[in-house]
Amino acid sequence: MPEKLSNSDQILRHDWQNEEVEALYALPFSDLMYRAQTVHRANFDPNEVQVSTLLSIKTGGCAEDCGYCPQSAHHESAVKAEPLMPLDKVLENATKAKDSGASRFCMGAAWRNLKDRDLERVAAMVTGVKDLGLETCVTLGMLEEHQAKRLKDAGLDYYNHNLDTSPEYYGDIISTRTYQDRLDTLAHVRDADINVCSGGIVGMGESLTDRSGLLRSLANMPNHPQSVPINLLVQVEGTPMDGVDAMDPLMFVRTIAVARIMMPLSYVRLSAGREHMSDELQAMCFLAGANSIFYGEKLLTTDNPDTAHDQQLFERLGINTQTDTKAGEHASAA
Ligand code: SAM
Ligand code: DTB
Ligand code: SF4
Repeated sequence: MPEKLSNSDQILRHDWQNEEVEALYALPFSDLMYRAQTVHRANFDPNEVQVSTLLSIKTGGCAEDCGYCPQSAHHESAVKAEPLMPLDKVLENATKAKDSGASRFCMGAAWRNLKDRDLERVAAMVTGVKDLGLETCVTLGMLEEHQAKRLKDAGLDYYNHNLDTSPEYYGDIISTRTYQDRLDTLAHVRDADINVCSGGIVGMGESLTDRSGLLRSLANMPNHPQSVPINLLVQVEGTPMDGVDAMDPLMFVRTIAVARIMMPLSYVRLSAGREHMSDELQAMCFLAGANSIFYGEKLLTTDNPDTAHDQQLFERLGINTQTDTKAGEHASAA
């Protein structure tokens, strides 16, 4: 039976102040976990996790200068630029992902923005993946209104576009596009009736106020994103963020718990960074309300835990993987 929630935890709020978010972070750990777990149980099956598999359909050589990213042409990482992947190879990968148990297939491109000349090729990928019986997600950088509509028509269920960090810290990480650019893209996605997947990265040397600012910005959008990926920075050699001080793992768990409380109906995804997390830390993240993961041996260019290990972890924790999320059905509407 779902626990009874306090009034404040039942409401889908869009007016969070930073002090309130910081106060959640400051709760004693057990109290924070109890509150997050209570919200989680009131809204979701606590033993069910949604699994998405990623594929990089266009790798490297990106014009943006995101300080964490190995695919930026501004940094000297080992990632080599490749052209847009052909449709048959995309569908081959999607079929494998489906066979190994993924319910959603997310295609990522190292682009600043989607160009009209690539639109139809990406639309064909979306339709092809959808026809395999998978939910579809793409992340292609900035998107215009007509492009969002075309992708919706092609069968797109989710568009991933992250805010990455707080508006205040953003300028320290990226200089080639603005926070407002990101909010504008998300507005086009929402207006085209595509589910929004938007989250950020922690472990980039940000302050607690910045972590709170990221979650505040996500929750204060006109709708809570249906999916909220919380990435732990994957430090990659050659990127400016390589070598930043590692984050306290319990602070990562707190971030998941605070996201769960603030966005009670959203899927909170334990995203990049699992490769370096213990099983016990991941278990704590599920307890804090994470109910989605990236599954499959690669993220975009970096490693993710192997699928046999993830399956074993699910078994040890009694977690069932969700076979069908019925895109957006659980999504927050207000
Ligand atoms: N180029 C598109 C864009 O940035 O909008 C889509 C792909 S981009 C790689 C998608 C997201 O991956 C970024 O917004 C960032 O949040 C995440 N990401 C990239 N590199 C990462 C890293 N090293 N560690 C954690 N997350 C990372
Ligand atoms: C998201 O929030 N995380 C994913 C997905 N959306 C596209 C990407 C993580 C990338 C990690 C670094 C890499 O593998 O290149
Ligand atoms: Fe390009 Fe996306 Fe990487 Fe930024 S995060 S450099 S936009 S691929």
